Amino acid sequence: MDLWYTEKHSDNVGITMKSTGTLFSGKSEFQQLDIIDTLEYGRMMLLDGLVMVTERDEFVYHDMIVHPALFTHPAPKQVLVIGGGDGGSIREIMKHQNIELATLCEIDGLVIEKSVELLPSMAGDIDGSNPRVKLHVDDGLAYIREHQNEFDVILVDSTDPIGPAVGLFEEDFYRLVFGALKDDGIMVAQSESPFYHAEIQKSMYKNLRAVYPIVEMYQAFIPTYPSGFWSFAFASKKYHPVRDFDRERAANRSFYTKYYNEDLHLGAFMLPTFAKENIAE
Ligand code: AG3
Repeated sequence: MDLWYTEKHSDNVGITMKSTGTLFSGKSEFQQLDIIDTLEYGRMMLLDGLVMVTERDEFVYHDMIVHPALFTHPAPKQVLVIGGGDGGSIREIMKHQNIELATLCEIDGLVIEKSVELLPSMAGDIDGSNPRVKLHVDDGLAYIREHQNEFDVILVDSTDPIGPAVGLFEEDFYRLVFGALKDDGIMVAQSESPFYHAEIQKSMYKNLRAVYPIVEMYQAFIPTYPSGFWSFAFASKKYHPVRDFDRERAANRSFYTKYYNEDLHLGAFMLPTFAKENIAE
């Protein structure tokens, strides 16, 4: 018997992968969670039927949500991740020895629990054993309201703006994040596909610009996400990701990164015309 999983990217297009079976399937208070095995991409986590991570290509997303901000900020020490219950972002943050504490605030405890159990290559730092990692199972909005002026970098590692993540694309939320950052803080949020999600990007970047003096989009190639062409929003109080980038510091990093490097840091901020148009002021 052949088993295939399809995530639809539009009414008429999708990505389909051959699967060897389901490792977990269940419903939490917030969403449907499935972890399945695929032949081409290894284990894959789905939330409400949408691909969140696969073992084979998660390095792209996690390198790119973490390293551009941590190599732009000159001395980041306190980092908060909102969402990111698979642990991939925390794993990359931990490679930076200057980080004193990374806090994970994930709304859905089941995502953390099942990632620790079934996605060990991502979740190794969120099993409670790492003293530089603090875990909170809580709504990101509620958490940052109580933690103002505390973080150097905040990463919004969310799903698409449907279900529990809707509020994470709104101006009120970006204002709260602004307040939770120190005076020279940086926020990065995954910002969907320039190819398929022009409307989402339009409102998201408008909302960000209402709050932050510096807002830039950068791109990454993520094969299992809609169109494979994905993006991140870089919103900052003081540091510009290209003009204030210390190339030497990034080049001399003490750890391996399979996607990120000092050339790509700059290249990722160069956008095709249609993507620029999505976020034009
Ligand atoms: N964040 C998911 C990005 C959205 C993917 N969208 C989709 N497949 N339609 C991933 C979290 C990884 N830590």
